[in-house]
Amino acid sequence: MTNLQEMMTKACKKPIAQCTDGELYHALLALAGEMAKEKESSAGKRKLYYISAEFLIGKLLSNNLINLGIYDEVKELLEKNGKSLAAVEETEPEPSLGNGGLGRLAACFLDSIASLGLHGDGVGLCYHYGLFRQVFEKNLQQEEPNPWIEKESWLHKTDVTYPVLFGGFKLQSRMYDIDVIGYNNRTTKLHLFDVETVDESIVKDGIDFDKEDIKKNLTLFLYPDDSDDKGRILRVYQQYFMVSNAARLIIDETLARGGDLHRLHQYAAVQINDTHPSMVIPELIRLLMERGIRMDEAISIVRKTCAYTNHTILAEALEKWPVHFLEKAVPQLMPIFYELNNRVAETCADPTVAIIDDENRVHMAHMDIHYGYSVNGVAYLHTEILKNTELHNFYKLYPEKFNNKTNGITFRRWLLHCNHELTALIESLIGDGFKTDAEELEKLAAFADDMSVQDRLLAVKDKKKAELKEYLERTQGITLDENSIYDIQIKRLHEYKRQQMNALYVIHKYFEIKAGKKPVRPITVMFGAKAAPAYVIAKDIIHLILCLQEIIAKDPAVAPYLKVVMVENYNVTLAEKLIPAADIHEQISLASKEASGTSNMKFMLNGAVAIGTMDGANVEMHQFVGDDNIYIFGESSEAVIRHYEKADYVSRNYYENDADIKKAVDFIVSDEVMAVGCRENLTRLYNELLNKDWFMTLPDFKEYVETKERIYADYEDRHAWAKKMLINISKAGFFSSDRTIAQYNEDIWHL
Ligand code: 26Q
Repeated sequence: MTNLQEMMTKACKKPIAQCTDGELYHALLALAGEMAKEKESSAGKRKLYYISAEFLIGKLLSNNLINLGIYDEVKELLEKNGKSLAAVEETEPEPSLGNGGLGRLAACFLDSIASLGLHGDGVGLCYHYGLFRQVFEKNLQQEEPNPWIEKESWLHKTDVTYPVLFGGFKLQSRMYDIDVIGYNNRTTKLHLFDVETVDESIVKDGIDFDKEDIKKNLTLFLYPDDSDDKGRILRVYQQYFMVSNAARLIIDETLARGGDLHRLHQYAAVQINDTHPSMVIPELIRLLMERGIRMDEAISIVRKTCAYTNHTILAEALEKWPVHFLEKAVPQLMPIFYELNNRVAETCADPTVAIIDDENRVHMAHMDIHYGYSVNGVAYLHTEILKNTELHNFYKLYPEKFNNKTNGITFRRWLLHCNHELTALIESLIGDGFKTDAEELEKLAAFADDMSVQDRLLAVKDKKKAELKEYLERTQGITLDENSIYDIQIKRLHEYKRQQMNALYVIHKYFEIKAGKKPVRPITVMFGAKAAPAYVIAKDIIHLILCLQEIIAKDPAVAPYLKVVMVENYNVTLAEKLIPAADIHEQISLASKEASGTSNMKFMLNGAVAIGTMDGANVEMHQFVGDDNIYIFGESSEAVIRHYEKADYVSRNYYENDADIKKAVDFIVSDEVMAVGCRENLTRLYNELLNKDWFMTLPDFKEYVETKERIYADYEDRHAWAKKMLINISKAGFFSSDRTIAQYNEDIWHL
């Protein structure tokens, strides 16, 4: 303690009691940085480079203190001086370097790589504003820049810089590092590349900026996951900038370690996180050739170095770049793209596996599969669908390349950091082995019928619900009823995730309550979701939810029983507050569409019970916990895939034949909603549901309603419910990213 006290006082340059929260934050930042230095990175011959356009790392202070093993000590020291670590933490800005699941997964993976002591770093981009900040105005989403870089931050400027050549101009890069501090172990690094010519002043009017001025805009923003065409070429510039720097770093580090580029694959493993870093393949080939290696050999080396992870089966999300984009941005890669394409065409006439299609578009995933040595999906069902449907023709060509790596989450952030109370309860029951071996949570099953344990678990949940209430009240002016059921859906807004189905349920419940059928216990339906700025229907769904929030709050006959809450600017920090407080979580994507989902795992670990479809990792969760501890409904992925094949789904039939559905859908364009909303948006959403409903909300609606009624009723048997919570926690061990990373290493990386 004295040691820590001395270090702190030195870092603060004055007594702790006299420091502001901001000053304490900066002192702790420096302290953690010093301590991280002492934990040298692990060395081994083969090094992993996890390249990703997104690393949604969240705030780092508390997590780093926990992983350094000094959290409790720091907390106590601050308290002794009249300060609160929680207040200090609130001054830390959250880096928003990701859209959602894919970016957060990359962050969890870095934590596990460091904690397992594996030799590997992350490589990405240093976006100055990250993803936009969401604000609500007149029940609509608006976007604002989201600056997060302060003068002193977790970023360390390095001496590493590279010239990056684009068609017609050159930019000089600079590498910034963030230490990734593993649990009780060593650190690795997150390398984020930036360019010094970026000019934040070109951002005008929300998040608008000159898309043509690459020098000034390259690393300003992270692209939202569903973008308009305007500025799409900028994404190509970003991607090439990322991978060109990564490729050089890989080559330089390999040479510095005395490695031989002819055997690069023995020194480096490159994991391509979705297709965003795919150009690392041609870029590595190009750089090897520049260093005197013949093309045949360069291709064969790269093929033994690169592995690809697929995160989606939505065709529209698979990147295909028009040749003319690439010719303009990265002309030096074109001969390689053509050569890679020709080699495939020579051995395989099937146009569905071509790299360049007949519309002159380059299919990034196709290149990854042909020229990488591993292709993995991110949950059992997802990988099966890739093999049997989406990528079937590739699977026939290369069955040995395909493998599954079910996603995972880091328990340090998603239990130890965000839920101290639950962590302490678990520790008091089964010891602290679960902190490094998540499978030990299984030991909790022995307490499933222990009423006193059940009561303690319920008390923890109540405490976290009260904390969330306090937090939302203070930060967003939202008032919650902590005695209500917290039913939470938090994820990017996308039609396939079906927030609109949850909204239709809210409308249905609203009618029931108005008709005198009151729930036994009040229900709070919470949402958190950003919509890509150009994704019109997604924004319309947000609009509807915000309108419902207003209408219901203002209706004295309904408000005591039902509340809708849409939190503003949902991010990692909010997730850390919402997840521990949840009673029920919504995992209701249209079966076959959600590759995995990872919030499902976080909720499970925090003792919430899922209502969900047989999709993504829900399938595995269901297998672990059994029918009694998860509420499954909806059409199967096979049935859904068949509907798409036959094109036989007609939403209007459901609307016309089910009075409940009709009533709920009609409400969207009712006078009541129009009074608080925009006619254009609401009508568009109404028409979409009625005439298209591409993600089949209406067929699952009836069963969804029935299942919701069942889950709410079951909630009332508090001990039986606590048992469900306990079983969920006890079976969550499999979903630790330590397990996922160990499997990547075992099957793919061989570090
Ligand atoms: C592509 C082209 C142009 C602009 C943006 C993009 C883009 C950006 C982000 C496309 C996709 C993303 C993000 C995808 C994503 O987050 N996928 C999620 O990955 C999680 C981790 O594997 C899964 O759990 C989720 O199921 C999956 O939706």
